[in-house]
Amino acid sequence: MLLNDAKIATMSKGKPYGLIEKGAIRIRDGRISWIGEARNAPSGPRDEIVRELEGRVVTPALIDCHTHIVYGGDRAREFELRLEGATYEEISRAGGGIASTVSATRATSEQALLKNCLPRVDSLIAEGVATIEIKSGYGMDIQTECAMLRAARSIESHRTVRVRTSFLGAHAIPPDYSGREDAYIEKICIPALETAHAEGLVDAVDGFCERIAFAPGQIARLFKRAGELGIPVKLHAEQLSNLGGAKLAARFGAMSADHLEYATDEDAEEMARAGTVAVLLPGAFYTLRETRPPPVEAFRRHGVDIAIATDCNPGSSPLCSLLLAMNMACTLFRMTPEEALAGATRNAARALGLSDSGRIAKGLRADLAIWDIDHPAELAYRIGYNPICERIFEGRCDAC
Ligand code: DI6
Ligand code: FE
Repeated sequence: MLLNDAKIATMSKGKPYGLIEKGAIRIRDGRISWIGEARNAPSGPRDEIVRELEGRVVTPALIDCHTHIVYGGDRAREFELRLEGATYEEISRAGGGIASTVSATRATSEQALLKNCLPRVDSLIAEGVATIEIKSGYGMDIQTECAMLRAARSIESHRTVRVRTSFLGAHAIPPDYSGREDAYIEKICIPALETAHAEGLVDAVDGFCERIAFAPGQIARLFKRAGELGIPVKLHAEQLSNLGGAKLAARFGAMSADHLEYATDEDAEEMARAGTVAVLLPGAFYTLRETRPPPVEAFRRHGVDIAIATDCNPGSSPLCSLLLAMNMACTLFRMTPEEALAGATRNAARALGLSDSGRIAKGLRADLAIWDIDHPAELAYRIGYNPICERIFEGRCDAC
């Protein structure tokens, strides 16, 4: 198939958006076999399907690189409590927050976990998302952690989307282990990781390094085991306070450190050295009415790649729109529309260790989004508007 007469945001580095004003893309066997100026396109086979895009914008399909989209129940009541003045930390300490989703998730069957998340997944797919990272972390026992990961993986049998799973057993302290965090890591979290890994369910290991969750030493213990198993790591770090999570992530060569509102210039420096991507989550910042934005300028200065994701979860970020996350990244964090798009494509791929996606280049997967807009900056500009024309997943259009 040849996509002809397109404005292509290749997202390759060098010029803004890696833009080709009047370009063409040839797709063969699910991959990009040629990309360049339309006038230079070599002629293809006689029976080749040629699609005239009439100047529409083509970008890499979007990648949501940080979600907790699989869970039981909801937290609308907690939303009300927060509006009445309770803070996220207070609710968490009173046994609400993540712990309440754990109870609800344990009480939900694997089939129902899948069924409940599909409308949220559909909302992302409708915006041109082709890859979604999904974390466990609402089970916190071996059985439910594995059920969450299996439900996440099974999305691929029900929707044309690629799923990457992260084991987040170190997400919160279950009530029966309160005050015994080390024991939880040794007796539940690491055995759960080993079981999930033996079942082939884990692409990465994640943790929540925070006062209301786990200390750096406990996360280090988990990361060490992940390293022995050959699994890459990432970390929720410096979301509500600075505990040294970003430096710890860098020390373990993490693919990403996520949230980072309280990260410092020094953290950015360490992350740059390690090649750790900064994943920013403006949906959580907005929902929790945070006032301290992450140090975007330090990330730029030190050359840390920045990704943007929804953090879709029932508590701190009930957000099912990556386009809105991009808009928020610009308005709340002062990122540019180009940085926001790179954050949902090229850098999101890096945060997941995917070298075959997130850009439009020869040999990469043909996961593309075609948009009814004149310029790629429009993607982050409008609020509550979805200009998708079509999504192409591994060379196949959703509509044809
Ligand atoms: N940070 C977050 O923003 C989510 N998890 C985490 O470690 C919140 C999850 C939740 O509130 O249910
Ligand atoms: Fe998160």
